[in-house]
Amino acid sequence: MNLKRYRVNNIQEALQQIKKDLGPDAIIVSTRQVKESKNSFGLFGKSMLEVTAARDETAQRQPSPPPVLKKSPEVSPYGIPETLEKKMPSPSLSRSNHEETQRMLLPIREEIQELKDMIAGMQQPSVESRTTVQLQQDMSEIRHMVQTLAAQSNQLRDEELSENLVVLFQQMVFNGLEEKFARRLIQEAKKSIPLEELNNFPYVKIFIARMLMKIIKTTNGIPKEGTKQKIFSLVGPTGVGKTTTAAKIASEQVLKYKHKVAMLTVDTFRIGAIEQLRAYAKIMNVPLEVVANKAELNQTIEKYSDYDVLLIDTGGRSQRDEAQMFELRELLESNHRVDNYLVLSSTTKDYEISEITRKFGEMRLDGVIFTKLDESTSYGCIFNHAIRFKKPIAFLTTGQKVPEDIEAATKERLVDLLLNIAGD
Ligand SMILES: Nc1nc2c(ncn2[C@@H]2O[C@H](COP(=O)(O)OP(=O)(O)OP(=O)(O)O)[C@@H](O)[C@H]2O)c(=O)[nH]1
Ligand SMILES: [Mg+2]
Repeated sequence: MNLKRYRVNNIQEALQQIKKDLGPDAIIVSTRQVKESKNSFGLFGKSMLEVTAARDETAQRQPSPPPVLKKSPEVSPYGIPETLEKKMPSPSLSRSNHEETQRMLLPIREEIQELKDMIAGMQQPSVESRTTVQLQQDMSEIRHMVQTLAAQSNQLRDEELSENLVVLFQQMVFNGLEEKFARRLIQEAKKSIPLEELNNFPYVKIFIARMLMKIIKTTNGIPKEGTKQKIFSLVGPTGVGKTTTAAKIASEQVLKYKHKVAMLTVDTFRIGAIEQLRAYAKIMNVPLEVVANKAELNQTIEKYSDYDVLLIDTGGRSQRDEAQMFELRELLESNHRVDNYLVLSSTTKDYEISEITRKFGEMRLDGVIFTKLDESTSYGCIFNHAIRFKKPIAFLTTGQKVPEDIEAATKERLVDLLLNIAGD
């Protein structure tokens, strides 16, 4: 895999360089505006475009030395491309000892994270949690994606799509957006963008961002409308972060909005589950009730009728376990006072996210929460979900820390995750 990063004045400049350096099969995996660092007068330099391109060279692969990060000189005021070149290590990882493997893998880990545009300002991903096998799998997936994307892009060029649209197609698909959706978007954009603007990259990018913002729905946290009591349940597969997210939401409601909050849990079958929530409830000084069935749930809701927010945590359930799913539906579905939020981890595979949603979707779902954005390297799955299921996104979570690692989902933030609009 050959990866290069360029700092240029405009996309045309980058495309020329990329073609020369990497050939016609290179694809663009990210574009973003960056501010040049202070110049010698102590003023901020102009805004430039940072473009990262990739090309799979599997066919010509040779053993390569450990990766070297070439520090490039300051970018000249004339916008001469700064190239950041990193070579991936050779695939003979199994022969290396563990430490050597870890050392060799570090730049790949960083590259994968960087490549897919980790969210600025977010805490460091938990690098340690990724195993060597996972990383090798990631790399081979990326290789495959780069090859496929190169072929698809050539096909799009044959359909006379402007290069700017092809570049954005590549960026979106590389970031996990389903190819069919990305294709539809750029074809729609082609029809709607005035001819004279098609060569204006920032214009085309913002145009597509706006289209995406129209497609997705967000509630921006707990919906503000109405003054009535809000009752939420968090449902979803095991280990996605339901309990942690419930604690984060509760604590924001208490600390920021000074709301009266009570927590409920129906997680009665996992050892330690209640203790986990009890610990959070104690810190926040909110009541915690354990309920075992529908009758108890309704009684408890009555008991806290003068509270602003009731949060119901549920035990993780496998979407394939029909009995568990039935039980959950029985408990929550008929209760129209309760809004059910499906919690999904952004690290879960796209097809699995769909399977989970279809199964949990047999009960009424009022919205979704995507967790573990800090551990994910591609955010297209969030858009695929929004397009397929049309469910509003309420929150995004970005780490293990309670209460800080949560944010209300906004369209701007979501589109930025996919397209890097905000820049640096
Ligand atoms: N990196 C990261 N970890 C998270 C995030 N949210 C939760 N976790 C971690 O994920 C693990 C599981 O979290 P829980 O809140 O217990 O998940 P759960 O869905 O309640 O799990 P079950 O009740 O067993 O189904 C814990 O180690 C959390 O700290 C997040 O946004 N990012
Ligand atoms: Mg839990």
